[in-house]
Amino acid sequence: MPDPRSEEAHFVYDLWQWSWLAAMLTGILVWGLIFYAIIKYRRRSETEIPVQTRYNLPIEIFYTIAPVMMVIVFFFFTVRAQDGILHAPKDLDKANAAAPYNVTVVGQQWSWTFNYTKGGKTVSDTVWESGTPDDIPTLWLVQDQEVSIDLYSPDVIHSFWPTDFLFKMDVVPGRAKDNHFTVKPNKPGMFIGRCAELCGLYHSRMLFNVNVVSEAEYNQHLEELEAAGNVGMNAPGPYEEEVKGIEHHNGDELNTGVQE
Ligand SMILES: [Cu+2]
Repeated sequence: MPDPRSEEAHFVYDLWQWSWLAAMLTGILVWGLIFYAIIKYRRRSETEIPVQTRYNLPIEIFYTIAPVMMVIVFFFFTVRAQDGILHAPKDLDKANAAAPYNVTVVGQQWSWTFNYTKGGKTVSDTVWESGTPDDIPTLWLVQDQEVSIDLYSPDVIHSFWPTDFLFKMDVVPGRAKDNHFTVKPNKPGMFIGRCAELCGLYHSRMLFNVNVVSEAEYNQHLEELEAAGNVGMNAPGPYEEEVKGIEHHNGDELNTGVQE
């Protein structure tokens, strides 16, 4: 299990550990009963076979209800963890307004573009950085600050997975308004991320790094992007239509090229 590096990661971490514990205890009980029955009720003589029990209604009801109860308990804790992770407002604009930082992540075949839209105090406009399969991009985030991450794809389904947040979310074409989440990184340093959805030929090279830094370092990085001329929202295809909820027609051409 990677080191959990966000405030929300413990939901998954706890769910994972307690689920394993519950599964192990269930396993020990079931294996125990199996071996007990094998030994206690084994055939003891050549002439007599042990009592054959079948159609025992109480037992059958029990072993139907018990697994259903277990599934209900797992379901309850899974939903609780999910609600904890997806705590941001469902509405995209409200979620972005609620968090001090906002990054629009573009997953395109086969790399990532990061648009820093509420980019700290020293950069006035959106700035961006982009990668290629050969040149892995880095997503910069501020430690102990909530960031609203919006996911947009101009081509096929990708999946945004910063591994140490113990969380991933699909990047689905046409769903830029729906697929977003808020996360608070709580440990400084670099870790890796990847695309977790088979998205074509170079899917395996669709990697990125996450660099969690102080506010000052973050601002400095954004100023460097601004100085390099990476200004504006770099999101090819029908991005505007999607976030504004304008219906897209089948005949429309998709521009899937990455803007330079
Ligand atoms: Cu991908």
